[in-house]
Amino acid sequence: SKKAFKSILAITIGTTLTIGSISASAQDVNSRIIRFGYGLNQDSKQGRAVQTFTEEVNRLSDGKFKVKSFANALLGNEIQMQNALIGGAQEMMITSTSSLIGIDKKFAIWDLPFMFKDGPEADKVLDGKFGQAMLDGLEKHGVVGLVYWENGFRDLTNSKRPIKTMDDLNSVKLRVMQNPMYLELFNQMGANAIPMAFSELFTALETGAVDGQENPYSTIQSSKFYEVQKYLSQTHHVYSPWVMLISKPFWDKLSNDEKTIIKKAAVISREAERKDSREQAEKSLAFLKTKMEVNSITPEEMDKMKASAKIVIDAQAKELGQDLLDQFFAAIKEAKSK
Ligand code: TK8
Repeated sequence: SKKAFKSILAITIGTTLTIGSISASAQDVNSRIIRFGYGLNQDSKQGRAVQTFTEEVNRLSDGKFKVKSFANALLGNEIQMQNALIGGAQEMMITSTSSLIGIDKKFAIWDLPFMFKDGPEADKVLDGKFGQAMLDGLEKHGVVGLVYWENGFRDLTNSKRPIKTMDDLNSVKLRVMQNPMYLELFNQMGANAIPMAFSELFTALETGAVDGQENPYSTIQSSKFYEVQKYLSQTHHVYSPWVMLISKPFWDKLSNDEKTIIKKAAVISREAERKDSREQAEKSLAFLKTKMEVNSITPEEMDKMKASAKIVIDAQAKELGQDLLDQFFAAIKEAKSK
């Protein structure tokens, strides 16, 4: 019967789990403390996924690994944390690809505008050969790239005027991530782009040091930007990933069993985070519509923005090498065909 089958299944799973945990304790796993820093609030998709990672690491190591997480850039902004990882003063973090370019300029490739149709398409490129080769390239710089999470499609907020056309961007003081590509992209579109760490952004918006910023809906909600921003324009100009990093000096101390635990937990957190991110995007947009004036961009204006973006993409070809760009475009093409 169905019931009998279910109980046999339960016993089988139970036995497997028991064997699993016996062998886990027989593994070469030591007590470790992992300091994990991130930029958003605890109550954000980033915070929730760090929590998932923490629980998985705890479970897989039979409680031997303790992850201590620090939200809100408490351990420093992204660039500071990256350097702490390289120096071995901090074990783990989650960073935007954008601020990683000081360590490996190739990472600018992920933030090229208007590349991806949706998250699942980006997943294929990020989790495929191309994305893995990019992560592998980080190790020689002192950090190990474990997995990509979704930051998501970026949209524009500001307090000056609704941005419906590219002309509306004129002289809007816009905070951008610390990455020349963004600076050029928005200057090209007529704005006055100002690079700044995320940790300084809320205050800058509140005091009017900048008029606007661009981030996914979920971040506009979880970082409460709607309290200091009036207009939201659905530009969806860039799909931006996050990267989970671990300090190379720390990584080198780990046994293979310990590395496996971290890798497994990283993958589980990635799956949970992407699911959460995609569900949250819709919920956040609905929420923001009750707090802000939200507008979309007409296809004609979108085309103008894409023309500006093209100039920036061509400039990046010189910066990153046509070879790398061609590999990237080929990987996207393959993802689209699947
Ligand atoms: C959070 C950042 C943020 C990013 C930015 O630490 O800086 O605007 O989009 O999500 O990684």
